Amino acid sequence: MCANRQERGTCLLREIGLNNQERKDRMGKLDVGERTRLDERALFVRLETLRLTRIAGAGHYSGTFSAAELLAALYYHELKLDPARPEWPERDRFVLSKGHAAIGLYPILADLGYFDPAQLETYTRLGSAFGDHPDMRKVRGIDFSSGSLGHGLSVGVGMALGGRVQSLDFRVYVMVGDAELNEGQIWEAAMSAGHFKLDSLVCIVDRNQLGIDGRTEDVMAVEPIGDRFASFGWDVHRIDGHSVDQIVNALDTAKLASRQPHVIIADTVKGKGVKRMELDVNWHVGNLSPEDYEEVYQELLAGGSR
Ligand SMILES: Cc1ncc(C[n+]2csc(CCOP(=O)(O)OP(=O)(O)O)c2C)c(N)n1
Ligand SMILES: [Mg+2]
Repeated sequence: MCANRQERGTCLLREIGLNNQERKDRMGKLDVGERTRLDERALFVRLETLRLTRIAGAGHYSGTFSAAELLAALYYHELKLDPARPEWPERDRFVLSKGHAAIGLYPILADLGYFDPAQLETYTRLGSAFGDHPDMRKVRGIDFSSGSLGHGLSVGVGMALGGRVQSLDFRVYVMVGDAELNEGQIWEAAMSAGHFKLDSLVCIVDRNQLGIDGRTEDVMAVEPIGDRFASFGWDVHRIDGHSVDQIVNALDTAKLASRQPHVIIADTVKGKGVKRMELDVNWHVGNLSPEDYEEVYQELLAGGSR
């Protein structure tokens, strides 16, 4: 595995001479240093979510904790980005369709240099650029304003089609929630992506088992998710969404199937890392007391339930 983004581009070129099996064997293999770095960045996402929630007085803990490894692997390993040029036409696009997890994305963008991390001190304050949901007009590095669930995959389809007609070499990643799959527009987007054979499009489903008010399978069943996407012509991957190895491997192998959009169904735990929040619907939005905050902070530092 190549060390940085530029190097990775060169590596991919070098691998073009290999057959699919050889490429598969070599892809997605993280060395210990990179695995440790990505796990550490996932912890950073969780700790920053705690900190920003304290500033705001409430926040979306559990749906951000489930996505921490996914966000870390995307931003610190996968996406082709240049923080100095947020509008760079050839950058990979990321659409956080489950916009309520923006609290975990802002610290990553600050850490990568899109803006001064000190700006996060204004999180959700009147006039701040950093709301509970991301605004592409106010925050450098946000590719689409989200929060109203159901739209992100359609936007991703449009971006991928735009890249195709302009002959631009970028990929489009869209993260959706599992309960978000209840939105009919998701399936219109899935149908069109399959029809247009959008192989630059990757949909990542944060399959954390819960929506806002219960288990998805009780409220409105979403399984079998893989079969449903496959029926629209998608290339389907299913992984442990807390394993950075499996995430990177899936992101890499998703490049092998051409003329098909890709879905990575990431099995996760809503609230992952904090025992009291795991699979507890009451922590979708919450606020820890100052004493509990300290306890949870220490739990995360100690590795939580990993
Ligand atoms: C169109 C729309 N309807 C309702 C909501 C309110 N809402 C915010 S988060 C959420 C639950 C989302 O569940 P899921 O997609 O599974 O996300 P996660 O579990 O990752 O938080 C709902 C219903 C919304 N933001 N947009
Ligand atoms: Mg969910």
